[in-house]
Amino acid sequence: MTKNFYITTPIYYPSAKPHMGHAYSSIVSDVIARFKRLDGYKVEFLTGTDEHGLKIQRAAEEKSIDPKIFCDEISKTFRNLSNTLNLSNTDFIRTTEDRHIKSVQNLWKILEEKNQIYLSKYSGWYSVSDEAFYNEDEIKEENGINISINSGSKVEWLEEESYFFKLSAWENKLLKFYEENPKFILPNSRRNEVISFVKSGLKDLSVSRKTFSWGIKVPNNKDHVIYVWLDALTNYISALNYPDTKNLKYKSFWPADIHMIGKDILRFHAIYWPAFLLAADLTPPKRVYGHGWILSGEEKMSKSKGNILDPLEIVDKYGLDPLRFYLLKEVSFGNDGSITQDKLESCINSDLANNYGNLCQRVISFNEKNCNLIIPEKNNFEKEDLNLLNKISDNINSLRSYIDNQELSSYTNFIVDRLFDANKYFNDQEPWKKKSDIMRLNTIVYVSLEIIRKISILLNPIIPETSLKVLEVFNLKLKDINFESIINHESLKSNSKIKKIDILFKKIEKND
Ligand code: ME8
Repeated sequence: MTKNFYITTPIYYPSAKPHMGHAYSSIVSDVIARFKRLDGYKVEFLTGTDEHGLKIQRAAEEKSIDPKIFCDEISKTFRNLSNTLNLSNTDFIRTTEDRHIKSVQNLWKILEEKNQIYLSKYSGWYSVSDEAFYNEDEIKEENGINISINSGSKVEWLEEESYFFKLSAWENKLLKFYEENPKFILPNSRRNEVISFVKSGLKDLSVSRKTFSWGIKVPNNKDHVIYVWLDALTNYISALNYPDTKNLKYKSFWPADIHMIGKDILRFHAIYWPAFLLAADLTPPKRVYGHGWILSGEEKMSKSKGNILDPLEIVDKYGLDPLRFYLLKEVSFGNDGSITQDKLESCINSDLANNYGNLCQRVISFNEKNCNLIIPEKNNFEKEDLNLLNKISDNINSLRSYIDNQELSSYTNFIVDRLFDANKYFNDQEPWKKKSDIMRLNTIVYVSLEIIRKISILLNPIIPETSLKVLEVFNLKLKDINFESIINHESLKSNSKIKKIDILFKKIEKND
């Protein structure tokens, strides 16, 4: 039976070009998608752009461009970023596509039929930047401007006719759902935040707007457009051909295994989205993971501070795999983390060049000099050999569980530790002193090559390009590798040829 797995990134606002925060969400999702594929799953991996709403309409107006043309342009930069980041996404959705509009209008009709939506009047605070409504106690005045306490963005007073979703009716059902699905929201700290917000009482949610037009029309009342978050969240099922819930794609992939998001949009995903779905008799996703914030140095990225990190610039300067590796290794997953040039350069030098690069280089050059680029015959494994090899194979299920619980830092640190072990093994075994005991020398080389193979498989989801370069040494391509094979200590065929390898990561000269 095929095992299916569905992971999504947020769909990003094409109001400005992508920055490092967007790249981060997409890269961590890609790591999980690639791991699951390696582990035999059929993976659907969705990303895209969220193109409606006042925020986009205003951004287009500022440039005096039609909003659709404006979105066409910037959405393209997000699509290109997926290529630059080597994302393995299987789909890219835009909320201006027909498949999505049909899906949202259908969901709306079902909510109306089920008596979950009613027409009334909204008066309250709204942030266009967050596209979110805020309660009186969630805003404050700063320098004569009203802002959201949480996001710091400006809020405006809004009074207009609006449709409402009966969110208040879902309070207890949501709490029950969180209790029955303790891992629905991760990490736990964020789950607690959501639960206490819901416990403090939910008000009905305004789900349409009348004073602007850039959105999906409410069926049967063309004066209203559907609230951009009800529109946006539905993308996750539009991409599976909703409303056709009988089609193979929907049946195979819904409910989603993970919606990967940043902590800023947790409330929408962990409260509104399951409420909409439950109200429409659809199953909520299995997991919403709210990761932390990428800071530029120690500060939040912002246009006014001029410290927005551009992923393209970093990739241009340092390469993609170093950036991917850095984000996984140096940001404790779930928490905020920062990028500085200095830390990135140190990470490239120590973990990639000195640890992984050096291991591959020295073992393969030693093989070249002593075994003519042939995988040698091995003798029986000794205790040290098995210690090294078993540390990976004995942990196969912990590694799976790290990924399944999104403990991405544990996964990455495990690999870094194995790289240290492997370098230490090669040093301690001193094969260069074993020329008189060729059987032992051969076994050490065999074990070292095996460990390079295993570690490269573990690294593949994080640094796909470089790890494949290394696996190419053994003539292995992506289609030939799978996660389960890290158990096997004798996967490499003795007497077969291996290839030489170029320097994997250049060390960076630092000024300190
Ligand atoms: O909120 N650090 O889109 P958006 C880490 N369209 N991640 C960051 C980040 C940072 N500094 N800045 C942004 C929206 N992100 C909606 C989503 S989903 C149905 C609709 C990431 O363009 C993070 O994942 O503002 C955050 O949640 C997302 O980008 C917000 O992107």
